[in-house]
Amino acid sequence: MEPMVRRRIEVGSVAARSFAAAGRRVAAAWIAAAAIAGTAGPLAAQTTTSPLPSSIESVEGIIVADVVEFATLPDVDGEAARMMLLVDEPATRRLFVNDMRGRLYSVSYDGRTVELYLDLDDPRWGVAVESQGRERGFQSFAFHPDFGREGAPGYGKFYTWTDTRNTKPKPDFKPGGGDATHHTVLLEWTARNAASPTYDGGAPRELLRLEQPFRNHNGGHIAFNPLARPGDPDYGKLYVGVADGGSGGDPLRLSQNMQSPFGKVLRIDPLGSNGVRGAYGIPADNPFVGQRRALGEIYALGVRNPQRFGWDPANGTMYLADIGQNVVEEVSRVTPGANLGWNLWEGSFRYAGNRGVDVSKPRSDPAMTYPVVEYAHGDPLLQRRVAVTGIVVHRSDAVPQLRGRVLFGDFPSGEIFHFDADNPPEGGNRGFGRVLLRQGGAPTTLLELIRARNRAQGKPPAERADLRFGEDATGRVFLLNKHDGTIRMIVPSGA
Ligand SMILES: [Ca+2]
Ligand SMILES: [Ca+2]
Repeated sequence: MEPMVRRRIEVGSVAARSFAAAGRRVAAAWIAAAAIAGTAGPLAAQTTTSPLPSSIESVEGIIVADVVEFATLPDVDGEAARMMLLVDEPATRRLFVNDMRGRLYSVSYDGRTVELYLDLDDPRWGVAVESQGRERGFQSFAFHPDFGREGAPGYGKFYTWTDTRNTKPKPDFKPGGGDATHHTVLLEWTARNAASPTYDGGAPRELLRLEQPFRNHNGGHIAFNPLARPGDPDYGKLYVGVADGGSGGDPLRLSQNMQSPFGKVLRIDPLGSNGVRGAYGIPADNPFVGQRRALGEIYALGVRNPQRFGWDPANGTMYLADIGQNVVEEVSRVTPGANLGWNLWEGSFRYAGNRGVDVSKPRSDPAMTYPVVEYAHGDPLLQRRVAVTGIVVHRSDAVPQLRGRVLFGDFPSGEIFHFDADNPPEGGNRGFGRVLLRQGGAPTTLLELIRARNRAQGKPPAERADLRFGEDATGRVFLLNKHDGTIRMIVPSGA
């Protein structure tokens, strides 16, 4: 127990020290901005909804990336595919993309063939995907790294993380309050033949079931660390993002509650059996294993809505994009046992509820891990609805101008950003620049490309992009959205 507590403090100290070294001027500016924003009284002088002293740099540091239309997913009931995730399954040489309404498609490496692989919402599976509203649905999926290795324990196995209308089974975890709106389930599917063009296995096995207290903020991203090799401790361990349950402000205070899976990144062994109901395993090297009053499944805590995370192939650093409350969006590093701060902190600042954030002592708790980059909801570059997504760390030669850059974005507006993977910033919004896209014409935003495509489709132009990133094993970068059914791929200039 002791060593872990010490390790967590060390992690926070590194962030705090670097910040002190690199950011004193920025911190002073934050405080000055807070003083300007403040109205009256000692509390108001510290509290603001615009804590960053400047806007995102919109002109300097732009990288222009060429894009092509790579593949098209079909509409469902006249509505464009609600794409959330694209992953590569290298053993069977296919990409997979989901539609939040329950469909999982395979896409050939050349983008020419798109096939429905599995419909989670088919009545024969009994999954009953809950996909109403913007935030509920088939959230994420992951292929076991053994998926294509015949004879290996994970052969043919993949996992889906979805909201469900079927609330008859008893949940493994309840939030201890809220409205019991629906459940979120982690399922294991086993294909008989991994190379089969459509799913040829039976009904899924249920690993984990959560009762949701509120309709928003549900499952996050699930993924295996693609850098782990057979024999590594991280091989075959599934990272499971779980949002804070919803409403606003984490009213049940779940993200800092070590007995609750909500507001966490979990790490489990889907083929193990020492977890809840024996349906999955808790890896012995998880950071809180053996601690009383803490779930051994927890890998990191203090997250709000961890829809996306990813790893840097050059050094193994894990980054997570966490969607903010009313004020700040962030990308943070994730280390074992890290506390990313929510709902005590929003970005670098103390969370102050409806009043915004308190900027008086930014990044001052050494037990916390603070963002590498953050941006404010009121930034003029973005639309009114603001939410961060990520994460692609481009270390291949697939797109030379993006080599060594960490890509993240703001999904409603479709803005794409980059920062230096070898010298990541230590908070604030000055350490990153924009990526603009060129699809034939002048460099522009993803949203404008979607709107042009919508016009060609005879549809009203979308008002938001709902950007998500994807990548394959060779480093090709893909851009998803929810409004034109089109998967775009970033290509080298002149390709
Ligand atoms: Ca929820
Ligand atoms: Ca945070």
